[in-house]
Amino acid sequence: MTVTSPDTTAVGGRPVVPSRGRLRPLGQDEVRVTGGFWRVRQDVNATGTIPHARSWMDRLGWTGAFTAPDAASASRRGREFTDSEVYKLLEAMSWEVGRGGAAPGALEAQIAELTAAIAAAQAPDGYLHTAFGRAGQPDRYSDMLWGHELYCTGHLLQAAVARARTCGGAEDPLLAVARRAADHVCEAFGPDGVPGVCGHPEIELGLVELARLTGEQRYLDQAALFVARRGHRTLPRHHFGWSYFSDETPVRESAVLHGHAVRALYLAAGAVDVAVETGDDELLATVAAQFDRTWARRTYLTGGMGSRHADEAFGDDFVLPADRAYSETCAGVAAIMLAWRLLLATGDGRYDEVIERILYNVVATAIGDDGRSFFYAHTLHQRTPTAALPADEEQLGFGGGPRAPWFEVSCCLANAARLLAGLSCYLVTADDTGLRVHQYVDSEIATRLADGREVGLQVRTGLPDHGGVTVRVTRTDDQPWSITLRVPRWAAGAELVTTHGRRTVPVGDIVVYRTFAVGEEIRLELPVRPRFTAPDPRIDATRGCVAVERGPLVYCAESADGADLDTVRVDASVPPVDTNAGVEVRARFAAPGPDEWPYGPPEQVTTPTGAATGLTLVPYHRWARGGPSTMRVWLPTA
Ligand code: FUB
Ligand code: ZN
Repeated sequence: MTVTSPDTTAVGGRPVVPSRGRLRPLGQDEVRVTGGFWRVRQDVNATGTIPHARSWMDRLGWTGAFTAPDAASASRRGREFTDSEVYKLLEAMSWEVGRGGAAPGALEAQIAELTAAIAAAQAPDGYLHTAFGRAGQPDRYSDMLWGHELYCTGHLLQAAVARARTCGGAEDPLLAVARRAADHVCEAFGPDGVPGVCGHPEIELGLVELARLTGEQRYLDQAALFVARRGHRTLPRHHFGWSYFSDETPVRESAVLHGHAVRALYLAAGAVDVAVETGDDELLATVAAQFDRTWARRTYLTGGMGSRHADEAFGDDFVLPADRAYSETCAGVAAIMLAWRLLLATGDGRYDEVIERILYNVVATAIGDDGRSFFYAHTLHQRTPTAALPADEEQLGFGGGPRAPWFEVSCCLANAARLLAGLSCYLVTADDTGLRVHQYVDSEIATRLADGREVGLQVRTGLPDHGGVTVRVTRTDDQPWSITLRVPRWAAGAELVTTHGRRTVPVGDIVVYRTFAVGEEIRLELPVRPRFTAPDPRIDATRGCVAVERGPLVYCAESADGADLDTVRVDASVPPVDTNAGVEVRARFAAPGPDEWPYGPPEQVTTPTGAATGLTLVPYHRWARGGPSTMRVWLPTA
């Protein structure tokens, strides 16, 4: 196994730079989001979420744990993984600098300040964690199950890679910290070290990307070792079972993702990285098959993953109850990370749709309009409106109802922040003959093709509300090249309009290959109409229900006055229609069952009463923005 091309000189941010694969990812220096749905969210991320997260982390002592490590050791506050939140925030700030967003100078100052604090907290041998190893603290690596030490290091390495790829080519001190930490991990857990793994995967991702950045072979070897060690039950027994920790079955022998969703997804993403860099196509195919099965059997309509609250875990196949959807934001971010790696490796456009679904229905749902309130879990059915939350109070649980300003476990905020700041990296790739546009976002693209020719595109779209997509050539030469667009499965009947005319195009990839002229436009007209969606009958929890989707968006019924949506019955023989307020379906409301016992003769408990009425649905990502409400995505038809 070899890392062939150290990337130390690379500027222009990319979170993932595989040395091989079907597609080359374009980075922040090549793709800029210029407007529309996602630009609004990027700007709110910059002006709202990032400063909000910084101020909470200061206030709760999470950043302070680095600033005064010895003084803080005895009185350190927060869970054992709070270091990782500071690293994720640093990663978000780094992508934000790369994006050229709000106040890069102020961000640079914060990055420098946090980096200095982190560097000062690092032990001479490279070990770095604020909860272990100092006077009054447990010994290093004394709690591999819950300690999160390697998990935190993984996030440190990802932050350092982001910084190195966005700081203009200078040798950044955070990279030096990361290298020392990675060297220490290789010493401590290498072939002659402790043969263990961390209870929470993540180090694997960080090590491979650091190997890609630096060309350091042993980081890749160590990541491969961690992946190979997984599933051999080296972690202690726990009542959650080894599955929760991704330590029950070796990666190569698992058929589907299982256990704690975020752990499983990070590990799978790290395994893809290892597979790509080591030429292990069997491992790559195994993880791809795991993901495909997980998508087919263990994923909510929104793209959310995890249906078990108790252990934040995947349920068994088809166990996807709407009102118990856990669907953590972090699982959404992690699934995008995995799908992106699989897309780059395989070129399979199905992963575009995975990313699109999760972006619009998990990530966009997670964050309040001001960027300062958040969902941690994403239920698909809120039966009772929860009380409004104080804007200044940390939540101890996982919420439900209104978005919360902060959580004791605030993993999701900074995760969403780093994804949004670096979003332009997930939109466009280059293949052997040209460019592929994977997500339609208002953007400007300027890059070189595989043969070095300079090309440019401008993308304009009305998505997600309207389905027009215009791709304009802004730079080209007199040689042919290809522009590959995607017709999503929700856009059957799409039309392609070029200088050669208009034609209906099938779902899937559309390749336009020719000599383009500057100013030439390719227009894709994607039908965005409301449609009913039915669940696989094996999903017992939603059998007999329909949901409404429109373009890439899942819709929901919402009642701000707490009206009982639990007895709604939708007439699925009447197609949903667009209205000014959203999408309308025909519905009636059934009488509730008898008070003393919730079961009775079928004619009594299932017969709808009352006149049919119009029920307005709104995009799921908008729910609870006006305050507490009831909500449901799946609507019974009987
Ligand atoms: O354990 C660290 C993070 O906290 C996990 O990834 C999340 O699921 C939450 O439990
Ligand atoms: Zn989370």
